[in-house]
Amino acid sequence: MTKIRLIAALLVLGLVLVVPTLVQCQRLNDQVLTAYRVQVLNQKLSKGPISQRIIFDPRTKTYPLDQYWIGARPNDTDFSGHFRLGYTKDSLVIEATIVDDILFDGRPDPLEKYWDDDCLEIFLDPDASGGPHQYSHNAWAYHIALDHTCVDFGPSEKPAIYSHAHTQTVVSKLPNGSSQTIWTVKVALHKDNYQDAKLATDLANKAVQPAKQNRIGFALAYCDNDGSPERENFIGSVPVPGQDKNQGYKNAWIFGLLEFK
Ligand SMILES: [Ca+2]
Ligand SMILES: [Ca+2]
Ligand SMILES: [Ca+2]
Ligand SMILES: [Ca+2]
Repeated sequence: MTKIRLIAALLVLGLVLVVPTLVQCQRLNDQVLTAYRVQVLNQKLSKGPISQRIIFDPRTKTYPLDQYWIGARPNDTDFSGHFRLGYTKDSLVIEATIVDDILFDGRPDPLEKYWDDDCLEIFLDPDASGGPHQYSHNAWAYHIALDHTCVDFGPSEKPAIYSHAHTQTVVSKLPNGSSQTIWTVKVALHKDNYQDAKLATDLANKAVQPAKQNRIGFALAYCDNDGSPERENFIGSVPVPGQDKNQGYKNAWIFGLLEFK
């Protein structure tokens, strides 16, 4: 091989090795959602359920859950969902309206295959850095179960419960046999230097205030199972390119962007 051919071959090899890395280092969803401030209406209710304390302005924009990450498009009886966003001084607030014909929690142990029970999944990347996060706190994939337990993988590579200092949830079911539930979740924005072994009061574990953030990485999804061994549908808020759309639990590049106003 001549010297020129050798250099050309090395250049092609270099491109093959470098291009996939470059592609993975781009944010894939540049749609920006905007959150509006939510008023805490009555301080006397500060110990009550958050659904009573936080009332959204009815004019607040809603966003659809309409990206089919796992499973074909469900019919409107099986699943439909939308959500709106707001924030208080210390937390992001999500109000998701979900229609699901059968509410299913087949595994009472909150750490056992929780993604295969009905759950709302909140993807958060408070510094909007993107990047891998399955076994780190670079970003979060909070799975909120019907019993309000919030679980994600941590650096221990085992699932852990984060309900206490990270999320407060109320799941309200409408009366008269309606299949609609309202999930109101108040979620703190914890930084990537969060340490599981330290107390919630430790400085590293202090959440950042939404008003001090410009943009955060954000997506929302619902895992719908109506009694099968595994979840039947996984419906997200952002498009995910490629064949494997189940990326959110490990790849913060697929999150959208949420801007506070
Ligand atoms: Ca369903
Ligand atoms: Ca469960
Ligand atoms: Ca991050
Ligand atoms: Ca279900």
